Amino acid sequence: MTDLVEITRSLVAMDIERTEELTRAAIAAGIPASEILEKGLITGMQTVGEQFEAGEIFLPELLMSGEAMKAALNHLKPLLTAQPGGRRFAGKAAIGTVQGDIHDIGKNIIIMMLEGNGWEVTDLGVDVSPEDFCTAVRENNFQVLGLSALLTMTMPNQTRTIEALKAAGLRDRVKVAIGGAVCTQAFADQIGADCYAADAADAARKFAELVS
Ligand code: B12
Repeated sequence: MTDLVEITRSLVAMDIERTEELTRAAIAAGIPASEILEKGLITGMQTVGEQFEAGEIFLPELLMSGEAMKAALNHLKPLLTAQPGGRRFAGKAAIGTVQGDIHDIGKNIIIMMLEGNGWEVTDLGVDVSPEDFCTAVRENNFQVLGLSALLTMTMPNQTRTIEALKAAGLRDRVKVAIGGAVCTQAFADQIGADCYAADAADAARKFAELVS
């Protein structure tokens, strides 16, 4: 039986191969993908973040753990995006990480979870400028636009993106959702976002509410 604590440990130890191997074993053992993700991998990333903050590890280590997480996610993706009971269309969304920010693991998980809930999601990538968000909204009929920010320094670019949508006359065309470790509901209210979600399950629920 695969121990999810072992997955957490291998991620913290930056062991890409072992993290992948243990993730595959956990899937084979029938552990739900969401549990492997939350209890194994995300717990590991939190620990890595704390170690980085405490000055115990540095950027290269952060990068390696990020790669281990991404490798494991490749195995979970088919399970997270699978739609039990057949395909049902929930809506169209686009998600990007705001300008100046290259963190994309959380964004990618949100996309997988939404796809698993019937959303057609366009991945706008990382370091997306307010102008590029506007172009994407102008050229498509997305119902929800997601803005991810992981740095205190890049949160103002969530605000700028909403301001740019207003200035371009596009704000009424799309609901805006924000997220990322540094964001809060209070910040979402302050900048006039339509929704804040703390994690992927929360996002799936709240995106559905936005279009209901
Ligand atoms: C991995 C990582 C990196 C990797 C990123 C790899 C990648 N491809 O993403 C690398 C090494 C590149 C990196 C770089 C940096 N990082 Co970094 N990083 C992290 C770390 C350890 C984990 C982030 C992560 O993937 N978490 C796991 C995912 C699943 O969680 P999540 O991203 O929060 O996403 C979830 C929710 O927030 C939400 N969500 C996320 N996005 C969205 C969007 C929407 C629309 C919604 C609804 C929800 C939602 O749902 C997700 C799923 O549950 C965090 C620590 C932490 N605790 O967050 C630091 C952290 C974010 N990094 C930090 C820093 C300082 C940096 C650097 C500035 C370091 C440096 N000196 O250069 C650079 C900045 C680079 C840049 N310009 O962006 C700080 C930020 C501090 C702050 N408050 O500003 C943190 C918090 C570490 C710390 N404790 O000091 N980092």
